Amino acid sequence: MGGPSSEERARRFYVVREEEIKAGNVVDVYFLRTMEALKRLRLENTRVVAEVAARSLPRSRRGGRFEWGVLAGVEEVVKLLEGRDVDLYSLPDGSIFQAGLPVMRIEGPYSEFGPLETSILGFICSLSGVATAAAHVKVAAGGKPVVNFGIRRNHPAISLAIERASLIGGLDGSSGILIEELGFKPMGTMPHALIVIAGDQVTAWRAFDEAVPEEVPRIALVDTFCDEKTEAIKAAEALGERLRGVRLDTPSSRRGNMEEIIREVRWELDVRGYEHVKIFVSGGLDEVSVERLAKAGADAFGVGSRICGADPVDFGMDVVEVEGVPRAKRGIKSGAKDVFRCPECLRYFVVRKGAEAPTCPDCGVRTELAYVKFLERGKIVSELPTVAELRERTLSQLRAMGLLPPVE
Ligand code: PCP
Repeated sequence: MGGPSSEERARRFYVVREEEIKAGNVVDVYFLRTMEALKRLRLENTRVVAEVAARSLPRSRRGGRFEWGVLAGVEEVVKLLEGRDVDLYSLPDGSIFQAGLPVMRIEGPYSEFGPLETSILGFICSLSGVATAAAHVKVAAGGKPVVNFGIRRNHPAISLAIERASLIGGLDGSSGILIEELGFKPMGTMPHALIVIAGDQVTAWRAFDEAVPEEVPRIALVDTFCDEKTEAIKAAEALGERLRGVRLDTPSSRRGNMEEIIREVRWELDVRGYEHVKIFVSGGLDEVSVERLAKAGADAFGVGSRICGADPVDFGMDVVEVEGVPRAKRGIKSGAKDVFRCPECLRYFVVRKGAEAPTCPDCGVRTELAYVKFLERGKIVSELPTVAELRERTLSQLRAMGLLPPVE
């Protein structure tokens, strides 16, 4: 785990390569100094149990903090620790969790994983932050489609990781072409540039309709030169049945009362027989505005900064047991723990490791072990689900919690 070599320093975009992350080069220096101190005490290979839990959850735009989060980044931690002499237990990606809940437990010689704390936390703090914001926006949309339009807000090197986390958070799609690797079709409409360069809206919309593959929904951007109502009617008249929707990306300087604009566009389309045309809204949206606009009649949303620029989850990793003896810093409960979950109400129960499965006092049913054992002495021993499976996992919990409408 030495420092970066000269050739590694020769970086075009100052991006850290995957093999450097795997080698442990993304590390806070104090972990390397800790290893030197422990070596002096011949304690570097002390067997420890460490747990990861959130100190708090990110702030909601409604005020206060989120009451629940969505876990993401676990697969990356599994791959980071693969090959090291550790056992890893964790809630799977796509798990709803609360602050203080030990979502992950790592067991083994400290030297095998201690100095990787920076990257372990880096993965789950940042990616769970994105997945959590995505899920809260999805809930605010009342189950209506929400697409990630925000990779332009991130360093390109992490765009795919961010998109994946937003899908784990329950979003319906994302705009970057690389998500094909994850089994998702990239989603998007058209930028203002197309209409500005074409010089008029109808020429641009028709060119788009003639140019793009048939399976791409025809969603016309209707706020470039004139009022949204005027352009929406024009788009419907220009493309008729082929028009799936209109996108309102109204510049903030013109966003008086967006709900009223949406209701007006809806009315004008319907009185002219264009009930089939959906209303897609984007630009500066968050869980508060999405909820309001969904109630006003918007059918789908494109959200960027609120999701891709989401605050990280404040996870911490703490040693809780040393050579089998419970020992932890102040504020952290010592001793290795297991986490069980009630299959009915989804409530978690934290018990001493190896203890009996508790019975849920509310539902009267036996709880189930929520931890999945992903690594045994560094060997992957559990399936790593697809993004689609993880996304469905998040959505089914949100439905069970009554936060999303049941699937029709
Ligand atoms: C971009 C896109 C969405 C914006 C960004 C999403 O808009 O169309 O509206 O990001 P946000 O949630 O962070 O605002 P523009 O760049 O204004 O427009 P264009 O579509 O022309 O690229």
